[in-house]
Amino acid sequence: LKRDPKFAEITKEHVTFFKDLLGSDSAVIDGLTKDAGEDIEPFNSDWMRKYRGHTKLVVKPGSTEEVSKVLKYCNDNMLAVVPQGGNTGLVGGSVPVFDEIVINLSRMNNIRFFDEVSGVLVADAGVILEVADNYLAEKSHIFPLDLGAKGSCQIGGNVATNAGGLRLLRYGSMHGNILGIEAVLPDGTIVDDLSKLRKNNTGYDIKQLFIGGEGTIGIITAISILCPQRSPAMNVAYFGLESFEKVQQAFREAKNQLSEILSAFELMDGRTQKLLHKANGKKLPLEGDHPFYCLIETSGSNTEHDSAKLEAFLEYVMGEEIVSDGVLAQDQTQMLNLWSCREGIPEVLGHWGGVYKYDLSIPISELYSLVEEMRERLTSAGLVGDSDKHPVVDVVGYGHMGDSNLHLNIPTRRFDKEVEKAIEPFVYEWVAKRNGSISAEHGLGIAKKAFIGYSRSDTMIKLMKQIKNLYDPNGIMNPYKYI
Ligand code: FAD
Ligand code: 2HG
Ligand code: ZN
Repeated sequence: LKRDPKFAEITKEHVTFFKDLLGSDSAVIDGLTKDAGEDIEPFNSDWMRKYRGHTKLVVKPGSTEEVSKVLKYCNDNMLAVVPQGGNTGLVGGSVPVFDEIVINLSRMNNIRFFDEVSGVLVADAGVILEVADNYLAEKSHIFPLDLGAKGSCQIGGNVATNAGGLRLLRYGSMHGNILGIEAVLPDGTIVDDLSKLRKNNTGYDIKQLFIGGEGTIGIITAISILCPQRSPAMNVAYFGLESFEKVQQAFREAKNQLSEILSAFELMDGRTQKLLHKANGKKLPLEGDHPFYCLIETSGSNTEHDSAKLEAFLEYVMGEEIVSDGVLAQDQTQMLNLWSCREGIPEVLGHWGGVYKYDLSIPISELYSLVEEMRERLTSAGLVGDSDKHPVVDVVGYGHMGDSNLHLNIPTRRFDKEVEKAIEPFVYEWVAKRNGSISAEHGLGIAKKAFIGYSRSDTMIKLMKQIKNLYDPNGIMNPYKYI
């Protein structure tokens, strides 16, 4: 990949323009004159420390008007940009590849509006997901998305990646919950579509292009989103199971018996739980080893009613030997502890050095076969083992069982070309053969750029390029990424 010479290089004059425009010193991190103030490197490096860019300038606009002026100036001067939220994305989309200017949204963090009757929340893109959810909790509502990075990701970033997360099976995707968007196009045009309406069939639904667009056509500055009532009765259970066949049976039974109160059904293989224990000494909730574990959460409006349902469910799955062992959280602390066995996995897998991550939609009956095949493949190539001689620590799988979304993770002692070659494109071919998706919820960014053809036809890719060219004719928005 080469830097595109059509883009201008940053000069002192550009930096001066941004400093004059944005005023406060902390709104511009200037790595050009080394008058940086704040360290610029964290903005150049992604969460996995796999991708590193070379920006010399980070700007943090404080309002939609400022975003508009920044983008217009960049567009007029052919300066390439990368929109950046909490920088927790897992496909290298939020960091520059070369010297693109980082436009960081963290200063745009106001909640603008909330209506307790309709549940509509309007907020700036830079609001941290957990902050939005805590605000809603005080008003007995919940943000319809939850994920392990909630403490640092931003709601604008969540929308830009169309993040799925832990409760999609209950609350649905961003495409369904987002009611409106305010965004800025590269030429500075403010797209004011912050509708609060649930229903609005008046032509093309243009906001959908920004949802999952990964910052390639404009910058989202605010969102309007429908937030459900927070359930007063929540329960969490954690099970050990002997086979993936039993995991599927348990899922069917959960849907059947817990139906409307089921709010999460997550899968973790035994290896992820062992690595959790090995890496941070975490005491696991169940004694003994099981090849699979599931976490079930229920959220309902009536404690007695929910408990009765859950107890009947537990009795049934234990009695039928679908589940070998299980534990039910007795209080809030135990609930968080059980959730940490699932949410803590991505962080722990980075413990050995690097991780190859694959976020895949696969027909549910074959969801785990890929992990087994990949483990066999890398083991027989002599790549997996306990000693430093072996680059691969293990091949593990976990994910959102309720959405048929597998996270195949391959923790390694170092990023290694030989390992990468043994995995790719095999993994994508395997998924394409089953009409799955090579990116279920993380997006394409730079990591999956070369592989879009495994999930999208030439016609679809051509239509995407036409949209890109229409919104961003100069190509300054997040260049070198998937489109
Ligand atoms: P960033 O990482 O900053 O950016 C992501 C992409 O969006 C980039 O392409 C960027 O250019 C673009 N972007 C950011 N903000 C804007 C904006 N305002 N306007 C336009 N474009 C923008 N994802 C899931 O789907 N489900 C999960 O369960 C999940 N769990 C995770 C757990 C952990 C521990 C981590 C580290 C990540 C997880 N993710 C998950 C990945 C997920 O994509 C991000 O956590 C989150 O959605 C990204 O938000 P962010 O603010 O950090 O965006
Ligand atoms: C999760 O579900 C995230 O925990 C991260 O989507 C998955 O790191 C991963 O592969
Ligand atoms: Zn996930």
